[in-house]
Amino acid sequence: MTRLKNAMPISALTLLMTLAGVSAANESGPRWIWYPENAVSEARDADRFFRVQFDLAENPERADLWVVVDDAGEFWVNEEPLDDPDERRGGCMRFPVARLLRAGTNVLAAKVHNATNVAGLVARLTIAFPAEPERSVVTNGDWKASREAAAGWTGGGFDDSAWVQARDLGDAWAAPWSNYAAYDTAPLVTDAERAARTAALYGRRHLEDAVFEHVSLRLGSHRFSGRGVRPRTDAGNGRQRHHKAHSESSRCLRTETHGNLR
Ligand SMILES: [Ca+2]
Repeated sequence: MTRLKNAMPISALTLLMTLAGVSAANESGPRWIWYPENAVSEARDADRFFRVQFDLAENPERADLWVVVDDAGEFWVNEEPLDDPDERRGGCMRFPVARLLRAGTNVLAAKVHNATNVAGLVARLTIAFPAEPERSVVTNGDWKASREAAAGWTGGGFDDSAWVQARDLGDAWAAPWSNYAAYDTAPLVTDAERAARTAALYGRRHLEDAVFEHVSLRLGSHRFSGRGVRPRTDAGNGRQRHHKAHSESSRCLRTETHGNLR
């Protein structure tokens, strides 16, 4: 596959896709967020604080919080600290939190520690009710962020008007986290969100025309091989579509590899 010689680094691909508005097409799913700063230079060995407030119509029947942090985190639901997770899938941790949620106003809070390099938080809280339809609370730019914690910051009575909006760093597939072999988006996104993203990447008609083929990719020190999707490029803008196809194929392949290893 000679065109693989032209494959771009993932970071450049992500930039291309962001410029093309691809990331914005999937705003309903969880987003990687952080305090609005350059974490690499401004948040080395530092803590940042995040919170979101939401209302529930009734007491939940089941509720699972799935979260991934770069590099470490502590979490609270309505001021109650969460203990060790019940389950881990790669870097993704699951906390059962139904007993801590209630009808009315609730607060989910996170203290995230960045050791070095980039930093972020992505989470999905899925809540099932006896009567109401299931709903999710996800990390996104609506969350509030702060460099400092103040008394009561994990609770509903706290005035977070002085906190800033969290910075949206991209969807659950955002680089660089999606480049790590252990990172798995499966617990974080719904099938519908995954399908919407795929459609946004390729366009529905384009995806229907896609060709499945055996591909082998080398990204940095990682090599992936298996069946990938290669959209046709006989329409305009073929060069960019090739780049998107490479990126998506590499992620599909990695997901398949994980499935085999789990
Ligand atoms: Ca980090």
